[in-house]
Amino acid sequence: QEVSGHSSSKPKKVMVIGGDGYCGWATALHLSNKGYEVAIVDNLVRRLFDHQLGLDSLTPITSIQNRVRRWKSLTGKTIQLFIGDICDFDFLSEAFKSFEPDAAVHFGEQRSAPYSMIDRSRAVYTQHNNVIGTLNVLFAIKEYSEECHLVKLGTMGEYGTPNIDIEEGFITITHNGRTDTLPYPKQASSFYHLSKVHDSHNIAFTCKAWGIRATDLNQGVVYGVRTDETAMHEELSNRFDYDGVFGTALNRFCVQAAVGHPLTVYGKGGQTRGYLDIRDTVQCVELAIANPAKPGEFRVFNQFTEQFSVNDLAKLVTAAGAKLGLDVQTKSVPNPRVEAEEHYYNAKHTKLIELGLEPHLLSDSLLDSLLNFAVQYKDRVDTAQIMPSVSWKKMGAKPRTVSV
Ligand code: NAD
Ligand code: USQ
Repeated sequence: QEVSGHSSSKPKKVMVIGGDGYCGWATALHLSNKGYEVAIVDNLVRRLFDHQLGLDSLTPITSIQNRVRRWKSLTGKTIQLFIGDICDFDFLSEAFKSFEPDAAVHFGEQRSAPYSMIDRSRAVYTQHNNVIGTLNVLFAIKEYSEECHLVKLGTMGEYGTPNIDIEEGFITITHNGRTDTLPYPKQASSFYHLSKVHDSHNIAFTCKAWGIRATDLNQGVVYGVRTDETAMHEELSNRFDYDGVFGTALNRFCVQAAVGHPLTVYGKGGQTRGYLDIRDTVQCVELAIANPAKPGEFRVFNQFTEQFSVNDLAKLVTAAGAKLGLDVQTKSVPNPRVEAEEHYYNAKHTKLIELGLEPHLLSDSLLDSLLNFAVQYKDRVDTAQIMPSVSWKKMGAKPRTVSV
């Protein structure tokens, strides 16, 4: 594959930070399959959150060591493992010096908005983990791998829901007769989403100040579970979150439909977001790596393929469920979040398409297979985890413990 970017040679070694997680595991396998040399960096903290909150993935997932061993036995390909915390700069430095990545894909953050809104300590943890982790990655690139291209997972939620079209990272504004192209205004609506805004600013600054090359992928909500590689063996299975803290909208609705739980539309259900299939997450990251940013360039791509409101998703899942003989009901749940429930939403997403993204749009057949997947594992569902338990307004400084 030809690189149309600006680097002198094709990137070969990719460090996948957060490679034990939902997006990271699928991406690590995909890149390994495509011939990249891959190293996973992860401190497995996500598995710890599950234990602490009493949650579990719908799909059983084996240890990262077993996952990587299974991949090697099936394909002959090695994925290196660096188990540690990227907030620990000594650890991260050793990983960079030993692996010498051409690209670092950074998925390694606390990524749940509700988790960040549980209490003060989780809010502080989220911003510390995410902002300091990313700062450390920037310092590691500057110190040890100046040419390394940072591919950072941001989020569409950085932009919020403005009453004008959302551009890809930047907007040209004429003010008092003068014109400039400026970062698109950010209006995030959780301490988690805000951590991504802070990351974007730090990354943009270091591109300017140090000449770092970076791509900020403002990803929408991901759905789906199988990718070509994770479907190869049950020990390669990806995680699938359906609980009220880590589960995301469409994945949650499929599991709810499978177990006969009413679909949990929060408030009026007009909340509209960009969505994409996990098979497109891995494709987008591969495209960003194969077409690197120039030294000093801070690129922003909006990474989603279609927009849906929560009500749209509920209707689609209800119709798909009916075809499988499931009687799917919807229940409006008082919205635990503070967000607009009826709003304008029109976000640009052309840059990844221009690089060659061929989207897997949400089709009846994909919904059928996701629903069938959820039905297959429905005995593992803990229905007590389905309703939302975190309130944006009620959070406070007092530590919230999990009651049994
Ligand atoms: P995930 O929780 O499944 O995976 C994140 C991984 O990062 C976990 O394995 C965790 O152990 C690791 N991690 C966290 N902090 C770390 C640290 N300090 N050091 C080392 N490892 C650490 O999350 P995901 O759904 O795969 O999301 C990955 C990235 O994509 C996140 O940055 C998230 O914000 C972004 N994103 C996700 C979605 C989505 O719908 N899942 C949508 C948009 C953006
Ligand atoms: N929602 C419901 N019912 C549910 C779950 C969610 O109505 O049962 C609503 C939420 O209120 C929200 C929308 O659906 O308006 C999306 O919520 P979500 O939980 O699916 O997604 P979100 O909290 O935004 O976070 C997820 C990922 C996060 C990523 C983000 C992309 O967890 O890591 O950054 O999607 S985006 O939404 O584009 O910012």
